[in-house]
Amino acid sequence: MSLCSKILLSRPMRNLITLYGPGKRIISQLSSSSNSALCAKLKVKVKLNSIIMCENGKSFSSSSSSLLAGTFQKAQSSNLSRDENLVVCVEGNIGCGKTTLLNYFENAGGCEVMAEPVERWRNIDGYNALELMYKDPNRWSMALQTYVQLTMVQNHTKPMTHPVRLMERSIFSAKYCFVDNLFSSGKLPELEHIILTEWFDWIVQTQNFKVDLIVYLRTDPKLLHERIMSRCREEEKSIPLEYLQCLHDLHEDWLIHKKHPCPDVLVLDANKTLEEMERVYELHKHNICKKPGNEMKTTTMS
Ligand code: TTP
Ligand code: MG
Repeated sequence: MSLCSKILLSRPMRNLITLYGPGKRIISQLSSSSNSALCAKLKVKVKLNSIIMCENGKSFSSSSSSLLAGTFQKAQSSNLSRDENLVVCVEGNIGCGKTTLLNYFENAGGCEVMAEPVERWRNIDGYNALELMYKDPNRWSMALQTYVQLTMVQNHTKPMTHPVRLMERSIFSAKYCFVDNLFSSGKLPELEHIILTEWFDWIVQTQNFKVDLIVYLRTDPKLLHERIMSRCREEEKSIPLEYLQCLHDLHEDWLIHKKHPCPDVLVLDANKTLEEMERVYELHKHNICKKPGNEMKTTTMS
């Protein structure tokens, strides 16, 4: 529903009709001629309470009409409007338990769970970009982070299937924590950082990703180091504690000190055993799966 819920229709130049989605992203450009059926569709869409601007609604070609009709039917067939949906991103350092939280709520049912595309980073047409980055960060950070950014955009823009989506990480932590850390630690050259930042800024400005709440699993880097060493994800065996400390500080800068834009944050102490965490999830089920009120900016729970 994400593409269809806010459609701006305008005619910026000559006989071209430009269809915009959220964030004024151009969905399609069509040439115009007369077609009243399309206008009828537009009226239906207005009744659905979506935003439609039609500067030249009386003139469309019939081929344009069938394309648009499909789009509008898709919008009509869903009961979910973009603003009624809830998107929750689960954030926190490597190994803090993001996937475990997602699995818990997936099994509990009722919400859509979107795991991080880490398997794609480990196999890009046979190349393991994650492994390459850990082995030679100066050479491969740019490649990995470009691909991470792409896969994050793909996840953010997937149409929602349930009223609540729980998503592991986001394009924001990939940039504010990983990309910026690679740069400040001298592994990503300045030019590559500038290029990744320009891409990121452009994507965020034009795509208007919806994130309502961040659940921050706050964990001591020393504990994480032990967990990572014992879970034995092959590529991560050589991660030093200092790397986790830097990533921790950047998560804190973003989610606690608000150095970058962020929505409401629910901070959970994740220095706990699996069983204890399950109790915490159960306790906060309603905070995580329900739209937070305006008053909730940063809430820290033990
Ligand atoms: P995480 O995104 O932290 O996921 P995880 O599965 O390790 O965490 P959890 O146990 O909480 O579920 O990291 C996945 C791997 O990808 C990790 O080795 C760090 C790496 N990574 C990057 O190198 N760059 C990035 O931008 C991101 C998001 C991850
Ligand atoms: Mg995970």
